[in-house]
Amino acid sequence: MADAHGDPREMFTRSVHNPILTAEAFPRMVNAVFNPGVVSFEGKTLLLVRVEARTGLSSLAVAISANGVDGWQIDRGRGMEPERDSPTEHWGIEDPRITLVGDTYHIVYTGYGVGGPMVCLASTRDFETFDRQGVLQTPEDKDAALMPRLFDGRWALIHRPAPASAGLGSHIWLSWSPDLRHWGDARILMHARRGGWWDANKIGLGPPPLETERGWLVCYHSVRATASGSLYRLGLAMLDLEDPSRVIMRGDEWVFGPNAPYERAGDVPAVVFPCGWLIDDDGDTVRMYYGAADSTVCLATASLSNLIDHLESHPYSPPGYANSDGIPSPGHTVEDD
Ligand code: BMA
Repeated sequence: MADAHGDPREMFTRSVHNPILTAEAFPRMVNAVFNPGVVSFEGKTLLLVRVEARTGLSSLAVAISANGVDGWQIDRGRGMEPERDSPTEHWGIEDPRITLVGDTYHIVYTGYGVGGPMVCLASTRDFETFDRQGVLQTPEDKDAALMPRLFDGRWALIHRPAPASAGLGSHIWLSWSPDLRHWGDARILMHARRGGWWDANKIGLGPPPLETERGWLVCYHSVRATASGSLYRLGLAMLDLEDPSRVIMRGDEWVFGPNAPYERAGDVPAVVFPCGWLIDDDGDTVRMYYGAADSTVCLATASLSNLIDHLESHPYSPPGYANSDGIPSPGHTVEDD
C-alpha cells in the first residue's frame, strides 16, 4: 500500500488518520502528547502516552481504542503521575516501554530526577495502581526496555547510558539481573557507527524487542547532528533468540524517518520516536506507535516478514557484530564502521 505521505517503496505505511492523538484531544490543557508505550489490554489497544504539561514536566496518561487507530478514550482513572517529592521523578516521567511478563506489565520509563534522566521500573496489572520498583540504571541513562523472558534465570535490560567523555559516542548496552534490583554484567550491545553513517555517534533503543522466529527484532533510533539540529531516524537489528547479547543482523540503512509534515514541524522538528509496537492477530502486521516532532502520537504499519527480509538483504555485519559477545572482534575497531 502506498504511504500516505511518501514513496510506495517505503516499508512503513503511515496511518491516514495521523496524527492519531494530539494535545487538543486531552481533557486538560497540555503542551504535547507523544512517545507512547503500547500494549493489548482487555482486547483493546492501550497507549501509555507521555503528556507534557505547560509546566514542561511530563506524566503518563492512558488512552484506549478498540481498533488502535481512532476513537481514543482518555481514561482519567488510569495513568501515572510523577512523584514530585522523589529525587528520581522530581522533573517528571517520560518515554515508557512496556513488557508483559505473565499477567504483569513492567513499565520501564525515564525518571527525570535531580541527578538527571535515569531508568526506572514500575509494575502494574491494571494501569490504575503502579508498584514502583526503583532505579534500574543511574543517570544519565534512558531508552531502556526489559526483555520479556528470563535467560538462564536472569532478566535482561537494554538501555543507553550517556557517555562519560564527549566524542566517544552513545551506544546501546545490555545489563543483567537475577532479581530486577541488582544489575550487572553490563556490556555494549550495539555501537553507534562513526563518520558519515546515518546512525553515527548516538543511537538508542526504540520499542521493546519483538520475538520472531528469526530472533528478537530490534528497532533503534539514531540521532544525527545536522546544521539545523538533531535528525531522528529508525533502523533494524536482530538478536539471537536464546542469547540476546548476540547481534546476529544489523541493517545498513535506516527504514523510517521524518517525512510527513507533522514529523517535520513541531516542538522538536525532524523526530520520529517509537516506544511501542504490536503484532496484529494476522501474525504479520506490525503497528508501530511513535511520537512525531515531540508533539503528537502517530501510527505506522509494516509487514513483519518484509522487515525481516529487508534486514537479510541489507546486512551490515563486519567481523565482530555477529560474534558471540556482540562487541567488535580484535582487529575490528569502531573507527572502521
Ligand atoms: C530524546 C528523548 C525523547 C525525545 C527526543 C527528541 O533524548 O528525550 O523523549 O523525543 O530526545 O527530542
